[in-house]
Amino acid sequence: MSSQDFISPDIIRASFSQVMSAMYRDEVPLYGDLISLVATVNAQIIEQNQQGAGALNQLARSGSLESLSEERHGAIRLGTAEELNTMRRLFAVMGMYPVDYYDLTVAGIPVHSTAFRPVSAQSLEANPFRVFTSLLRLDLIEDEALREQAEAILARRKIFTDKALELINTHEQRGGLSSEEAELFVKEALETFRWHEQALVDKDTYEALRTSHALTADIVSFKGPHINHLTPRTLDIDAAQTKMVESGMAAKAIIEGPPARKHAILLRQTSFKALEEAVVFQQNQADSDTPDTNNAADDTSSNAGSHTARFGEIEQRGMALTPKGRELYDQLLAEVRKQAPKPESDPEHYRQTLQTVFADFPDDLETLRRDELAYFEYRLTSNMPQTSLELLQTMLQQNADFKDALEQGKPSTELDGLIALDLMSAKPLTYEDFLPVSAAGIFQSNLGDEAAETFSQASNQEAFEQALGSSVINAFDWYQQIQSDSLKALLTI
Ligand code: OOG
Ligand code: NI
Repeated sequence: MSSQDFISPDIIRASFSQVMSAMYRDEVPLYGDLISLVATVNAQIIEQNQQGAGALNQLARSGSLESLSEERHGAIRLGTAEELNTMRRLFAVMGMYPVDYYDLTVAGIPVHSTAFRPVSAQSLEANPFRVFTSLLRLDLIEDEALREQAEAILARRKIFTDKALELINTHEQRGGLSSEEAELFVKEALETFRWHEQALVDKDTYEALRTSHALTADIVSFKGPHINHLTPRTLDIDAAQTKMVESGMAAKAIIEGPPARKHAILLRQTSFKALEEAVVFQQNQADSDTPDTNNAADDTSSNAGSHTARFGEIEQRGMALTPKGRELYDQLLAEVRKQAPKPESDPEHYRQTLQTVFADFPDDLETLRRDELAYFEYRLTSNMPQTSLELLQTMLQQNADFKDALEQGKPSTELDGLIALDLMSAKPLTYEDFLPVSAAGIFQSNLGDEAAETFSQASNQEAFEQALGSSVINAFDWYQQIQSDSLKALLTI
C-alpha cells in the first residue's frame, strides 16, 4: 500500500472524537444538555462579536462556531506502565502526542499525567481533540498487602481489544492505515473507553481500595479506563456557568483558573459533580466458596453498589503564557489561595480575592506582548501589503540588530511601530494545554469532599516517561517555536 492511500491521522482523530462524544451522550445524557447549552452561549457570543462587541478574533486559533462545536477534551486514568505505553501508541494513530508532565501528588491526588493532543498548527486547526491521561502512582499506596493486591488485579486486566492492538501494530509497521482499517480502528479503540457496570472486584476489595484513595478504587476496580468527562469549549464561561446553575446542574461553586478579563489567559474551567452510578460487584470470594448460596437473585442484590465516576466540565481557553507570565500567574494564584483557602465553601470571598489579586496581571495586549508575558504569532497585515513589505525591508537593511533578532526568532522593539501602524498583526497563541492546580480542583470536586492528603514522594517525571516509553513535549518550547517561526518567516516574504 502506498502512503497516498493512508487516511490522515487528523481524520481518524476527528472521527474518534465524534464517536466518543456520541457514546458519552448515551452513557451520560446530561452531557448532551451541556453541549446544547454551550452551543447556545457560543452562538450568542459570536453574534455579539460580529456586531462589533467582544474580542473574539483576538486569539490566533479562535475558531468558527462550527469548529468550536467539535472541540472537546476528555480524561482517562490508567493503572499500569504497560497500559500507558500502549495508550501512547494508540493515540499516535490519531496524531496525538504527549505534551507536558503534570504532577498531581502535590495536590494530594496519587497520579501523574500528560495530555495527548495534536501538535502541528494545521492538525490543531483540523481538530484539536485532547485527552488528559493520568497514571496511578501505585507506589503511594501505603498498605503493602493492598498495593500488591491492586497490582495483581491490574496485571490481569486487558484494556485493549486484540483487533485494536493489531491495528496499532499495522500502523507502526506500515506508517498508516487504509480507510477500512481506520474505520475498524475507531470502533475497536472506542471499546477501551466504555463504561462497564460490572466491576472487576468484589465489594470488600472496592471498599479497601477506597480507603487508600477514591481514585485508586476508580482505577483498579473496573475493566478499563472509562472516559470520565468530555469537555466542550465555550467562549464565555461565566455565561455558561450561570446557565448551568439555572438548568439545575450541580456545578462546582467556583471557576478554576484566572478571573474573567478583557484578554483571557490560559484556561478557565468548571464542572458539574460526578453522577452516582449503579455498579455490580463480583461475588465475594468467601461467599462463593460457601455451598448453597447460589441463588442468583440474592447474589445480584448483595453485589449491587454505586460509584461516582463521570462528570461534566466546560472550559474557556485564553492565551498561552511564557515562563515569565506563568510564574506571575502561579504566584498570584498562590496568593489568592492563601487569602481564600476554602474556595468551594466561601465562593464569593474567593471570587473577590481572585479579582483583586489578579489586578496585578496586565490586561492589555501591548503590555502582555512587550513584557513577554504571553506568546504571539506575528504576520504582516493585508492593509497596504506593498507599503508594509517595503517598510519592513528598508528597516531590515538599515538595522542589523533588528535583522539579527528576527533571524533568531526573537521579538524586538522595532516591531512595535509596525504593529502600532496596523501594518503588522500580533495575535496571542491559544493555550492548548492544562493547569495542574485547576486539574486538582476538578479531580477533588468530583471525588467527594475528602480531605486532601499530602504525599512525601517527590514528583517523578523520569518514571512517568519511562512508563510512557517516550519523553513528553515541553509546552513552553512548543509555543516558543511557533512564535519564533512566525518571526523568522518575516525575513522570507
Ligand atoms: C482529570 C482531571 C483533569 C482537566 O480538565 O484539568 C482535567 C480526571 O479527573 O481524570 O480533565
Ligand atoms: Ni477536564
